[in-house]
Amino acid sequence: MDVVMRMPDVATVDDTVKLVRWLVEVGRPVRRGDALVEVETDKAILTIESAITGTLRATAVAAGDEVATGQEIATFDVDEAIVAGMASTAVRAASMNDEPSEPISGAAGVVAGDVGLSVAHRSTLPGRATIEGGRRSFFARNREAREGGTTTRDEPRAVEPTSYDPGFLLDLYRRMVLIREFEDGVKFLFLEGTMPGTIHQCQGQEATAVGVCAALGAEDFITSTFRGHGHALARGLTVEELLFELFGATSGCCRGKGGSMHVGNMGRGMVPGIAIVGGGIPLAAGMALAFKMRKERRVVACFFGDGAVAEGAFHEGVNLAAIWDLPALFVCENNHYGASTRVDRVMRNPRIAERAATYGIRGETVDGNDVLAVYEAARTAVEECRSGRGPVLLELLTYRRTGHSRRDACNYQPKEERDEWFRRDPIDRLAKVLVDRGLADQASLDHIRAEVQAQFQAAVELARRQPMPTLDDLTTDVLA
Ligand SMILES: Cc1ncc(C[n+]2csc(CCOP(=O)(O)OP(=O)(O)O)c2C)c(N)n1
Ligand SMILES: [Mg+2]
Repeated sequence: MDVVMRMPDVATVDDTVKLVRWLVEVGRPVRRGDALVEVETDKAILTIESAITGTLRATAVAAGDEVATGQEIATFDVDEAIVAGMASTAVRAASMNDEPSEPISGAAGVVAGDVGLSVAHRSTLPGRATIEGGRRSFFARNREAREGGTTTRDEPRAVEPTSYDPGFLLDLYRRMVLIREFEDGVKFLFLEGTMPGTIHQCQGQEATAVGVCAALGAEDFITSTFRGHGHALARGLTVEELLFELFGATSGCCRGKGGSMHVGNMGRGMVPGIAIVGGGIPLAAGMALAFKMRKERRVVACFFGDGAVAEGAFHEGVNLAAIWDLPALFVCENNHYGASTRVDRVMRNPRIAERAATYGIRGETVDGNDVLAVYEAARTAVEECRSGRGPVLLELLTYRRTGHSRRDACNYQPKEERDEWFRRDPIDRLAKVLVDRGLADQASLDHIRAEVQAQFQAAVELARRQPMPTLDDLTTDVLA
């Protein structure tokens, strides 16, 4: 018999989604729980599973269509016995619902019960005009009140590359190439199935990690996120200790217990990465408080993404650091996406550095794909933090060239946007500066890349032979 499936409530603000593509062809059998269709919400691209076991007879909406919660999306040919089983599940689902649901009648009613949990989001939200009016006046008031205190800078820093030691510039270049080669190499190791777990990579964002870490001293610390490979290499962890960790070996920087999302080495000034979005921010404030109370002239640079700015942890950590003038450098790597969601869909004011004003600290927006601009901004901010004039919020504008994680094909980044950012690739840009100013020739830059590739390949060979943890290692080096 025919059974209709309707769009489940995937908790969007306006109760509509865009259909991206069907994952099953009409005429094919489907089991309940199979991936059926991909949709784009105002937050993410989601895969919706089939609620029904049967044969997909027809689809009622096509790729690109807007679909409302509860709208019919497909019809299935379902065995009578299976329909009876589904009804009992739906009755249970409906009885958990606080809202009155439609009476269940026949197969279509079964499906209506499945979507009965929908909540009227729209009516509970204030109107758009109200929010916008409030936002403008708030920022205007705030700027007037600060008068020369907290500032944001948008003008580029004029740095003459020839004023640097060429060795320093080549070191920045080598480190960025190392991160790129490491990430590209690791990607293929994962695709081959050589390495366990998942990965969050940072191709395209090399200049943020390298520029900030170059401004830190050996006594300083960084905190990182789930996307920490670049931070680790920029901070000076070795390719080997990092790669061994990704392989899960006991010789890895966290003895194989951290894996890709938690790399770090306290001995080298890097707290192992924290995968909870925004989780490193209160931690950095606490570390900075400890430095201040112990009268140590150390600084902690805290890396986080644009997505973390909307977390409560950001407000609590930055505010605490602000009221106690703590030596914390808050580094927002604004790569314009939190997973598949573009930043301007989740922020009315996407200029993140402007939030500094609300805490009474200095904020600055910097071209995060210009490693020298990042370095200069970080150097100034580190000096301020070290001399008791911190904290500082740096917003580094950058772009992620790959998907959010290994499973993400990254098809939500528009082509023109990708092309634009690819033209601003941080490694190519530094290479051009070096060549144009006569600080290096292309052959020497190619040589650096070849050396880095050889270094990575040698580390991979070693990684394949590293010791894996035994059962006895399960309870060592862990607190709980
Ligand atoms: C508190 C919390 N919420 C949600 C997640 C799931 N999650 C992991 S990464 C991510 C997006 C983070 O985006 P952003 O902070 O911009 O960092 P990026 O991935 O761009 O480096 C989300 C939502 C999480 N790990 N922690
Ligand atoms: Mg982001």
